[in-house]
Amino acid sequence: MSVQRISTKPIEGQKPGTSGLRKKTPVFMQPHYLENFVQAIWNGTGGAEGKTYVLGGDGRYFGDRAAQVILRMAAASGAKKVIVGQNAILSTPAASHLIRKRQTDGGIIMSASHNPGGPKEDFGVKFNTPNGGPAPEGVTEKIFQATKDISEYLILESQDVDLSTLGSRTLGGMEVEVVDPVADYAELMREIFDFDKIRALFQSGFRIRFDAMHAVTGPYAKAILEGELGAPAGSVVNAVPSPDFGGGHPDPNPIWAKDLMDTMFGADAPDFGAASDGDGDRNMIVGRNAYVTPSDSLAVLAANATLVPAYAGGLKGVARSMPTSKALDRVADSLGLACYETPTGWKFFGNLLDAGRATLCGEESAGTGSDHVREKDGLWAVLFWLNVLAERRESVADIMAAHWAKYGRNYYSRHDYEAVDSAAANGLVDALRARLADLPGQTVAGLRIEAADEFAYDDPVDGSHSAAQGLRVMTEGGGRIVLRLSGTGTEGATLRVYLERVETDPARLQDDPQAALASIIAAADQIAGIRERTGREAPDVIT
Ligand code: G16
Repeated sequence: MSVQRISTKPIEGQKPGTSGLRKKTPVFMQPHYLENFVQAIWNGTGGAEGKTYVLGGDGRYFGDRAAQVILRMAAASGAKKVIVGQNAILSTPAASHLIRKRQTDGGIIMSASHNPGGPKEDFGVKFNTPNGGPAPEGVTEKIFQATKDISEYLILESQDVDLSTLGSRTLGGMEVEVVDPVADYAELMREIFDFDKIRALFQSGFRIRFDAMHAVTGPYAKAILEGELGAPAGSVVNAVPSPDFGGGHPDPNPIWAKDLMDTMFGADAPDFGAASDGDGDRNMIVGRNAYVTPSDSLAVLAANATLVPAYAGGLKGVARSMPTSKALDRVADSLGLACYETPTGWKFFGNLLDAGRATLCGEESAGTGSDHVREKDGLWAVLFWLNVLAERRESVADIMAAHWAKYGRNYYSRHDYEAVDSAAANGLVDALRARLADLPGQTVAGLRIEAADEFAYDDPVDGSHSAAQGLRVMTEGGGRIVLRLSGTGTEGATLRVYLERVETDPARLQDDPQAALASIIAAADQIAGIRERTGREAPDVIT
């Protein structure tokens, strides 16, 4: 086995986005594309020499090939060891846990998360740091710089490593340890939650439907929900990960998990429904006839956290991304907890969790997590809900109604305009940015604008500054419009419009968020000229 030095040139566009480098799979499969980026990870983080990494992914198309390339490159650059999930499978939260538990130098996760997979769909590579979390901006910037300076990469000439059987083997001078992807994660969940209580809930006849969306959570959910907790066989559906996620879009929201929504709103619905995404870090929660928005779910978990053994002593603080609704803030206020507002991207929670300032965090984009790992965690959120339900023995709908009656309801929706012409999307944002200072005092669609700004974040732990993190327009009565361009899309630009309004009068609570938000939606369109500038009459996805 010999180390090959392959000459290469910088490839345009290898700047990691909100969560790693995501591109169409054929782009990643181009000669040198993956190799350049992996070499840049080593070069941008002080080299791979003597280091130990975790490697895994969500099983999407090309992941098995990419794993072999990454292993050969790690060996060629002198890494000491790589811990790999069997068949190169690891959910994102399980990878985060392994990175921490084994005190490694970081890990590489091969996933494009909730984006579809397949020969013509999406692939992605993300580097996580030794704390188990996504690399912060300072690190991704160094990796990006390294992609621009690259002139060669190192790769071992060798056969494929057997990743299908557990145990250790060597590749060149490097150890490759193949581990069960589920075991360590299941053990962690057992430490956090009251499994006996949840088991008793299932024994009482409680029914769950967990839709793994043909993605990585299937084996985890089968082992934990059906295997350990006694949910009836068949409770976990679409449980076998497939390279193209069964041809579907593994994004747990009412649009892409429509089957689950239909079941939960149909006759004889189970008590509880849930779904997770491609790499297992997102979650969707739905009760019988009751969809719970991610923002509301986060607030409910914070309000009920002390029912869970690991959080029984109370939370240190909570955090949410800026576009996430302020339902969490109301709970934090009432519990006297610090509530941090960060830019979009799980990486921004890392410092708060590491510093012990926050225990629980979450995002409107279906991500919820805690300080147990440094990624959001889909199945953990489902177990959290189950633990709460096992204690309260009320329906999801009743829990939501009681929550809104106590804290008020933050109506919330996100409207996505996908694959918009990039110039048009940037033009829209630039034009609105230029008008922000003039907006306060104006009345649009019957709403008086109180403030408008562009969100920037100063990390309270390391003092780093992140500018241009979304445009915000605040209206009277606690209304809010946020606009930003997605950092995870792979085609054109995706414009995200986040809409929120608060109702604190229990007598005026209504069911349909779109109706409750009608004036906010109209104001957003008028203020930003969405229809006119994008040429779209309606959003592609409403969540
Ligand atoms: C990633 C990030 C999240 C972010 C989401 C959407 O999630 O980790 O923090 O909220 O993307 O980001 P954007 O609005 O820029 O598309 P995931 O699940 O895709 O890794």
